[in-house]
Amino acid sequence: MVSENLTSALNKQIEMEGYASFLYLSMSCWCEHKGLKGCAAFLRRQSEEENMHMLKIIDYMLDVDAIPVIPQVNQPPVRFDSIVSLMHSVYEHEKKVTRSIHQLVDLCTKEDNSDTFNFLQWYVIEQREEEALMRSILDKIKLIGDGPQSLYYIDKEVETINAQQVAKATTN
Ligand code: OFO
Repeated sequence: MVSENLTSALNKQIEMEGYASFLYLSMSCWCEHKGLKGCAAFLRRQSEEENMHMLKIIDYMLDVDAIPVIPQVNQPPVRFDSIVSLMHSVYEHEKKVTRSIHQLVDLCTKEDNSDTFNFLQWYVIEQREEEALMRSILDKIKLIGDGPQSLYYIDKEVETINAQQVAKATTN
């Protein structure tokens, strides 16, 4: 059982995860268009993950007899200044999602809703890992440099990181 307040907060989170999925898909298309295949594959997988995050909340809400609202998703940007600023935006977006998850957790504590609190712990861990992943990509970019001749190496690095993430997901 979830309160009206918590239902609306969970619906906001559905919207946020849905937007993240569309944003990363749009970023993936931009990368593909620029010939950055490694970055495109990484962002496509991230987009699919966000979609899964959204579905997970929908399923939880259905389990507790709340009505999920399937949101109208705002159109994400189509063009990006550079791969470096794009990756920075992903990191910033993940930090925003983390703040939102923590607000949801706080609301559960306030409302003494241990079931939803426990459900959200998966997201708390996921967000910590996502932020760490994005920081590691930004650190790699810092080491490689962000001049035009670095693009090939950045793409290769992100391709390797993506392959590691795929391997990790299949062993889990
Ligand atoms: Fe679901 O927000 Fe990223 O991971």
